[in-house]
Amino acid sequence: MKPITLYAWPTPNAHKISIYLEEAAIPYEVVPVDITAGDQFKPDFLAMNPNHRMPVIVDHEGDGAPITVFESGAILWYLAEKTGSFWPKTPRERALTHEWLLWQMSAIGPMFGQLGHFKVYAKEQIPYAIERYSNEVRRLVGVLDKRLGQSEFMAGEYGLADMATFPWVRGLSRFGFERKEWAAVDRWLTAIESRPAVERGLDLLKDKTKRGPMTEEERANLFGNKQFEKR
Ligand SMILES: N[C@@H](CCC(=O)N[C@@H](CS)C(=O)NCC(=O)O)C(=O)O
Repeated sequence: MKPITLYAWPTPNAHKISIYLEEAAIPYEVVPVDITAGDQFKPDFLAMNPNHRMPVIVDHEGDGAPITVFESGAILWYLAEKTGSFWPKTPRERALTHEWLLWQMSAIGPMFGQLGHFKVYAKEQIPYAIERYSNEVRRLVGVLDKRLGQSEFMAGEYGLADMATFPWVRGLSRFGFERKEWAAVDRWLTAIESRPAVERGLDLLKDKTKRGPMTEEERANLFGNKQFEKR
């Protein structure tokens, strides 16, 4: 198989894909997209994803011509369907995987993202927003905990839903939560953290992880006027 090109920056949404590629032993090369510097607004990138978000993949084999996919859930789905790796065999199992994968995409990702924004990045601390998204994250982790109390992994066997959800939920302490509060989630995080492929996936562009306060330019690229220019 020709290597997949993964356009990425070291954040939870990209870790989903690097973890999957490592787990499935699919060859890949990484092209950094520095979203703090505005790489996502360059015409070549916008041609792959008009929503200017990474991750994006290019499957150079495709269907004879290259296939580009954006949205992390769609990427996982595409790769699993193409390779058969972590692609459940029966309609019942696939429905379960899709339910929990799309739950991650529509709930965990956006709500953790908003909480991170208002708690960590916003210049102004707005109690209503922090309370609203903290409550929502707490509620969602409770739903996950209940599910993991009934099932070893989210959709039965370890798979796409776990790989998509783990990169967000492992950061609970960053959002002011103590993971021990949820026994089944804690058990599940420990099991996934110990997988060598997951460790490798989390190494994605590790040297580029930024620490410390954001510059005004980085803020404009991620949250300010650069986001809202007409393109
Ligand atoms: N729903 C998208 C979200 C991707 C996303 O939010 N990516 C962020 C970083 S985590 C990004 O590329 N931001 C660039 C921008 O906001 O312009 C997915 O799951 O792929």
